[in-house]
Amino acid sequence: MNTNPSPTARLEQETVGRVDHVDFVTVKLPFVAPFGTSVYVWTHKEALLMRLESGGLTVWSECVADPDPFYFHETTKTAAHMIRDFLLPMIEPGMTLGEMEARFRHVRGHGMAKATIENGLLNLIAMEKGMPLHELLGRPARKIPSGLSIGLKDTPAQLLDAVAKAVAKKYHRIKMKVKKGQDVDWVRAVRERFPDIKLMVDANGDYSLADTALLKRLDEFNLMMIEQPLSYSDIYQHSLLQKELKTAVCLDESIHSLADAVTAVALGACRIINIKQGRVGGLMESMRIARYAADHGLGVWSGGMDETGIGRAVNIHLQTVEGFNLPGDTSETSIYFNEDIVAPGVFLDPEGFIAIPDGPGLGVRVLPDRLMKWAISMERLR
Ligand code: OSB
Ligand code: MG
Repeated sequence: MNTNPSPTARLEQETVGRVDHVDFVTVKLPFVAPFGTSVYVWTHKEALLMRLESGGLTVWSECVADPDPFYFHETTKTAAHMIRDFLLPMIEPGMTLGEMEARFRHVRGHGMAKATIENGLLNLIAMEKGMPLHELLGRPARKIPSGLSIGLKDTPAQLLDAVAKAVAKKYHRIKMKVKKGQDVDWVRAVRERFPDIKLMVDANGDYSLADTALLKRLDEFNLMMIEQPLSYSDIYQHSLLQKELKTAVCLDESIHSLADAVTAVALGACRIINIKQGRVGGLMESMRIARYAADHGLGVWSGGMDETGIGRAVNIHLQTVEGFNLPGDTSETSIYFNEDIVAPGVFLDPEGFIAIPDGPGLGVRVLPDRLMKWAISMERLR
């Protein structure tokens, strides 16, 4: 058991500076190809971006919510509403990040909105100190393993083609989406062609306990895990399912906080947790969950929300943190966008690793012409 002080103790003492201007910019970037889950098919990434200006420094943060509630209940518009009308007014210059978190707890839920502000302020503090974000989080740079999430395809041939490309690129693990009626046979097709790859599936909550016999059939394919097989809001039934499966269950949608992770561990609901920093309310809560879960023997990885290069950079820095012990859903920029709004993009090295962008803060810069090209709305808050 890890007895060192909490990894966030120092961050909680950092103070919030005076913010001169706050702007929202909503962008809508076309995906290279549609991305399908058991719930919905996305053709674009629409993201609410927040720009903070303080003492001559400018930083950006990305709200990971979609414009729709088909992965998570928050949307770009609910997040903008929460940030504008409730969260920003709670912040006073000179307060600590710990005090800010305590006030934010009075707003029930809305972790993606909270994370947008927290990400921006941490980025600002890192910029003021002239250090990369991972250093502010207390971690040295390291090469980040890659992982790819392949959406539902129309034919097994298309799926095999996507897997073959990922294998050639040396992705460290490959996830395929499944849904009822598009599962066992599709997994078998991939396994037969690629017997040795690290493979996992993600159901985005499409099954129920009545499907236990079917889900047990996935045990023969040596999968790393099955992500969120049951309802987005359930933890208990996953504990019943995990007892029936050899394959590790991974929770994504169900985990919104450290308290949820504690519940999942206590019940034995999963052996692995997918942490999306936005879904759990920010980087500090992500660090607490990663530490707790890893200390309790769970696998931990960083999920993704098909973010623009802003949110992708945040996920890359986060994965330096103690406890992140499995490859996440962090892929090359070219998987998602022809024209991202930041530079540099994310690339894999010949061994499939991702380098942390150099420089203070996130280490990526927003390209003004790209931002203008893909912006669909703007609002000055302050
Ligand atoms: O369930 O992990 C998920 C993307 C959008 C919403 C939910 C999920 C995903 C992914 C892809 O699986 C993650 C990524 O590549 O960023
Ligand atoms: Mg998932």
